[in-house]
Amino acid sequence: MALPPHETESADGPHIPGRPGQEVPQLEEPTTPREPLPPKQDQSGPEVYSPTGAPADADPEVRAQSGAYLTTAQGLRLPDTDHSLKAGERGPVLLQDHHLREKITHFDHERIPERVVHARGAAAHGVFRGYGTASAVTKAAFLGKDIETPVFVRFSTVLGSRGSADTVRDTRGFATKFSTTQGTFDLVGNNIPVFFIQDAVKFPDIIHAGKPHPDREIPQAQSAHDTFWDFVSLHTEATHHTLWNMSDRGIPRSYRMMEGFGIHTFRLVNEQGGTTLVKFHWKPRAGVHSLMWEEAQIAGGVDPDFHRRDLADAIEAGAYPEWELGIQTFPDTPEQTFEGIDLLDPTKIVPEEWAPVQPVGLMTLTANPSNYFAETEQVAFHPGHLVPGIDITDDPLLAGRLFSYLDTQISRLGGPNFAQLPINRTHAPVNDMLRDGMHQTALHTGVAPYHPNSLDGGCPFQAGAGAGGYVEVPLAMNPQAAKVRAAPASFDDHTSQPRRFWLSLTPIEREHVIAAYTFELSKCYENTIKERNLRVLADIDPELCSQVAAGLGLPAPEPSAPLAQVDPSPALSQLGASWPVDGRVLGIIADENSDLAALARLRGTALENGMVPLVVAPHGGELAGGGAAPVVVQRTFANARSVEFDALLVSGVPAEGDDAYGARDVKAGQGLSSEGTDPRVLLLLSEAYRHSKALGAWGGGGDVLSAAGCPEGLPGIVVDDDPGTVLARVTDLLATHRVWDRFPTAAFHS
Ligand code: HDD
Repeated sequence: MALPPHETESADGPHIPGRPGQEVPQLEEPTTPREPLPPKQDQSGPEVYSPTGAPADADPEVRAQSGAYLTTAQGLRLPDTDHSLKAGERGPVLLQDHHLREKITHFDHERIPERVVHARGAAAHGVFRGYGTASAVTKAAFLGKDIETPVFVRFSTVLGSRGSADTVRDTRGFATKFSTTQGTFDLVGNNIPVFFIQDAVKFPDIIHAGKPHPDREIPQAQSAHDTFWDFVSLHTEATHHTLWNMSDRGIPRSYRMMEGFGIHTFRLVNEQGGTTLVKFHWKPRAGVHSLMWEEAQIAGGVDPDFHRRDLADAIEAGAYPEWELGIQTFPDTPEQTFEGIDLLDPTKIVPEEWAPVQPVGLMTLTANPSNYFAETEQVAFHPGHLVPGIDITDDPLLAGRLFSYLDTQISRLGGPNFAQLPINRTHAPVNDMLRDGMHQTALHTGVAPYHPNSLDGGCPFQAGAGAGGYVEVPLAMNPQAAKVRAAPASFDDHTSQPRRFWLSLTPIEREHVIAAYTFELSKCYENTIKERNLRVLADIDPELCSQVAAGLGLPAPEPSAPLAQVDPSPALSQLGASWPVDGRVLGIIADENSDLAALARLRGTALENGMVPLVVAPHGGELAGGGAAPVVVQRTFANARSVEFDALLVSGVPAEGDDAYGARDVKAGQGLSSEGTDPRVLLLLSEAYRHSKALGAWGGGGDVLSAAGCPEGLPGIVVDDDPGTVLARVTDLLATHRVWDRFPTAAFHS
């Protein structure tokens, strides 16, 4: 997919970000009223319908800040919003100033409670197109061939507050709202296919343990503390999820590069009433990629919004993120197991080698929200928002969720009418009898909000399955079942699946896991907690346990039982394949002495390849000189940090005698400065090298790479006279995300 240029380039005017050809708003304060700005190109988002079925867009008056003049909430035009009403210019402020009171009162109440979990998130609009491949197993209309359904997706971290950093080690939420014609379907999943607990009654326990300590409220958005490791070592059903958290999955490179999982087993129903058990998977077209731990920590400081910026920038640049939705299918037998795996246990996966993920549709995210609060903050997901053709199973974790999500919205969104908020409105006609309540905005008509009635002619009528009604699968209950607080014996195995995950990772991925456990446990104060966690690790793998123990300076315990005999599942590793480079960020370090014509050509090729090339220079504005057209600068040595770039190039100077060399006062071979290379450039390059990123240079740029400690000849260092050759080889390296063979062990770049 080709990206449009990132900024408007012009040799003779200021360079203002925006799409080519798009009118850019004036930056000075306007002195005369203007018409509302036209909607941004391809930012219209899905059509939103009010509960009465009328498009919300139909009445622009209800949209705030769209008219020319400032008004009160009552529509009264205001002559002045900069001064309170006073008795004389230096006199006391008058209580009768309604505008002052309304403005401040509203401000005082602008905040709503943040989500108790998943408080920090970023979202986008898009479209889902069904392939029609699922029609044998489900009658869900939105999965039909070429049916397009608007979606709204919110990605999130779990533990942190709304203002916490994006790149912390944590599970990521991946919640999708499908606005289908049959009603809303929410797939409220995570980027990890298993959960910490098997029963929803334990949810407050795991979350209390993961959240900051209740006395000092530290640490923020971290699992590296005593209460978390205390709980997960005592409650070993958390082991599998914790191991995934400690793997590279816990620090994604981008929301665009994460898998998503529905986790629970769902029950699909086809037109004939036949049922199939399934697990939902989202597969990113860009591949599954992660940050290095050091990158995640640096980004937490230099750009706490790293992931939300990445998502928004990619969409803005036209590199639309895409995921295929897939299903693993299992026969709906009375045991509800597959190859011995209990499908009702949310701490277990079914290896993809045993049950392949079958693609059923494609999701493309195409538009950023235009109002964070109205959309990303107020969106309300619920795993019980289902459509005909998709039913639940008796997974005890799912049962508790079906209660919790509705309950939480009532306090978070201030009452029971949150479904009427624009972002939550279904695209199907609504004909409910849910009257009144806080923030009721629907104008229900009719005199008989009850069923049955005669006064409204019996309306609305109930819809059987034939009229599109949602009818639960009439599953037989076990009449012998005793009322107990217990789990089946199949839920007791807490080690074989973590061991399979560990065995499926490549050596580099395993080293990352060891480093992550060592870091996290080293942050615990209590030695008994470290020791108990080592005992848990001993039952997963002795090598893992002994390496972490060595890092902690503690003895490695023996396994408590023989190790589980399991085969690896290669699909669980992130490494080994090549992926499209769309949306990959390429930094090009240059200065006034660079061959600007070559630089411009190289940027053009990178854009054509779908990458986002950013010129990094000693100063902002543009680079000019040597007779070539000026080149716009996107980052400076002062504000660029290596985490932002997937690969870095150093632009060389033209060779002496070359036309582009002109009358420059540069010494060939000294690259970016005749006084020596800026130390911030050396830091950029050496960090990128340590993080196993591809580096390239042409002309004298190779000397700059050498000065940074990464000379030609080392793995993933490309130096050539021709910039085009350098770009082509670096693009190839980028397809595998990093130069994995740069270091013999991952310890250097974890
Ligand atoms: Fe949950 C939010 C995912 C178990 C209770 N959860 C929430 C979000 C995601 C998940 C992605 C954020 C939605 C958004 O962006 O607004 N949760 C999961 C997954 C689970 C899971 C994949 C296990 C498979 N959750 C779970 C349990 C409970 C909750 C067992 C309670 C018994 N979750 C909530 C909640 C939240 C929530 C408190 C907070 C905000 C919200 O619901 O709307 O109700």
